[in-house]
Amino acid sequence: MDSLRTDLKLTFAELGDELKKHLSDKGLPTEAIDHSSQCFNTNVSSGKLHRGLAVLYVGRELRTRPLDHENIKQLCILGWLVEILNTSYLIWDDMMDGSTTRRGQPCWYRQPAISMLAINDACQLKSTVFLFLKKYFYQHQAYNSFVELFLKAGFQTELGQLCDLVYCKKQNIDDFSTQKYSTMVELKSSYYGLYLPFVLVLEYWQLATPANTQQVRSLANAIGEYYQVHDDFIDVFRDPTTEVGTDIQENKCTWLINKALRRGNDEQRQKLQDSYGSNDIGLLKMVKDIFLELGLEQAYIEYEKSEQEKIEAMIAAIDEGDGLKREIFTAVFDRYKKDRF
Ligand code: DMA
Ligand code: MG
Ligand code: MG
Ligand code: MG
Repeated sequence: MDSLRTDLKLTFAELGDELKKHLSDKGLPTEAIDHSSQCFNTNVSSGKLHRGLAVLYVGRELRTRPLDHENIKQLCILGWLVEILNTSYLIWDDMMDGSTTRRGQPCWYRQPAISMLAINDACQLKSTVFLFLKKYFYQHQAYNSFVELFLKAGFQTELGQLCDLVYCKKQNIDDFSTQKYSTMVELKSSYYGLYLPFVLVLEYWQLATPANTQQVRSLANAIGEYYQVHDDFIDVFRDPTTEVGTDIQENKCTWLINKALRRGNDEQRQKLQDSYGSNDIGLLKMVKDIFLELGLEQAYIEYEKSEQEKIEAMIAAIDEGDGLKREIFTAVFDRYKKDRF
């Protein structure tokens, strides 16, 4: 899949130029155009591009006829649109989570020259998705489906973020549950991050059916949760010199706290209740110590192993009869598996 990265990167410059041209045709002042370009260039392509690469890779594998240059370009653009959507939600997410760094750099809103302008930047990025959809796909048979999918992906993500933010307001962490966790993760991560890339491709090649999108949905939810659990794990257990997590301080309903509440005895649960969700360094350490005492590092390794087996069994059970290939799920899941620490 990595060779596809070059194709993807080549299209990025064109999108950046197109955005500039659009703003300049609208008569915007140079400083506004420059700011918009800087936001686009700095934030959209700096990640691992899992989602964009998935669109291009799955699009190539599911082709219904030999790929021409136009197909490759269109699949790259669809991939970037998923990355642009992702970027807008990450910018908002960092502000809402009080994060300081992302991808080893200060979060966009933390840059002194940006600050609250980041809110508008993220709004504008999301609107850019629809601008580009119209520009590049207006004539495509799936145009309406693309628009609907991106609109729905945005809304699902917002509902997931709503759950995330409402849960963390709870004073009593006993209100957390793994069921609430799964609902939240399906909405905030799996839909736009996994379901959207696969279904965009099915729509692109006019292959989408209720049956195959349902199969994609189940796999997307399973891989999405696997990924979010990893994200929760590294929020606490990654090397703090690379990135600092905020989940404990922000009282987040994560896989770790759910596991700890299930494993802990009354005393440990009480200590967690008293310390979770605080900015105090001593209390933060107390929570981490209880997580270690409860063997959550080992529990995560076990979770990862059993979940991998479960997902691989789901992939093996995929019905290839209606336009899907097992290989596309294996390859995408492999990328997520390798993305370790
Ligand atoms: C992120 O969940 C979800 C979205 C929709 C951006 P998170 O806050 O755990 O993500 P991260 O750890 O990347 O901030
Ligand atoms: Mg966050
Ligand atoms: Mg968040
Ligand atoms: Mg996180």
